[in-house]
Amino acid sequence: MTKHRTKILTTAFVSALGLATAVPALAVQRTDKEKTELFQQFDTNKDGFVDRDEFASEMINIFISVDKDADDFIEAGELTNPDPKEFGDNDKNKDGKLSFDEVMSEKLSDFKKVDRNRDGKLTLQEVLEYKK
Ligand SMILES: [Ca+2]
Ligand SMILES: [Ca+2]
Ligand SMILES: [Ca+2]
Ligand SMILES: [Ca+2]
Repeated sequence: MTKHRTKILTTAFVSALGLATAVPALAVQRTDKEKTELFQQFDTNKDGFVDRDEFASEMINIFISVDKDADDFIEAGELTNPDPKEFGDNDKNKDGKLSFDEVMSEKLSDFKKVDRNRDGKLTLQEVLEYKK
């Protein structure tokens, strides 16, 4: 799989989970088949669960791929279609850019919403059943 293709799948999985709030450009509807492929990609040790470590390491990859100028912040200009309101909501310290902590705190709260049985791991079923 090419690096570019991996990036597309990764970003698509985020939106599939309803995790696109900090990165509105990623908000694209996906089919169940695509969600399944993305789930398998996130599940790097192939145990049938996406745990927090796997989730966090993929989020780091996404953050790095979006942060084009590699200054460790995501600016609105690095997003394809930034939503000023959502961007502002996620920019907790109002410095006009999103730090990894700002993005990750949002994503972890979404992780908890998808993790319906609260065991700290996402199953494919939880992902497919999740409705924002
Ligand atoms: Ca796993
Ligand atoms: Ca940046
Ligand atoms: Ca900020
Ligand atoms: Ca779970």
